[in-house]
Amino acid sequence: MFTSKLLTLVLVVQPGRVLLGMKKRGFGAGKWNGFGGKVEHGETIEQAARRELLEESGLTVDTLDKLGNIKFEFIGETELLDVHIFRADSFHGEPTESDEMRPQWFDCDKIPFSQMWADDILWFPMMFQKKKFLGYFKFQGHDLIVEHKLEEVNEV
Ligand code: 8OG
Repeated sequence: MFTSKLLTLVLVVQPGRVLLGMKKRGFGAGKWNGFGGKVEHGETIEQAARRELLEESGLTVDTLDKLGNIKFEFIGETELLDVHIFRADSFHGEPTESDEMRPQWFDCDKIPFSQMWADDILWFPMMFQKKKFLGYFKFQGHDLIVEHKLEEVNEV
């Protein structure tokens, strides 16, 4: 039996660049990523996305666009990660380092994919084009994708 854990991920995008954070500890440590984390009891997925963005980057946003949903399976583990992905095109505040993340802007043609989750290189182009997508990735360990599906959809 599989259980699943709800997670959020927010990409803050400006013309020609995207804000990523170096994850300093915990799951995905050492990788550049958007900002996000677990949905807590009593909050909606979008509320969780805003809370995690603020906690990890110091930023607030007016509008979050729902862009994607990807489910991750790790061989040998019974918990699926159900990650809801949002994009924000404007923000308030200054990117600020937190205990968990060190934020840095990257030009859209210099995304550090070799230091990111292996699936990101497949869906970032859709994210940049504001295309909506659904995905499923099966990992062996944290670096090898052994199976995947990724499709563009009209609604997430
Ligand atoms: O709370 P915690 O930091 O453990 O949450 C994990 C974060 O990592 C959450 O924002 C979702 C995100 N995440 C995964 N898998 C992947 C992935 O394959 N690619 C990207 N870009 N983010 C991921 O859990």
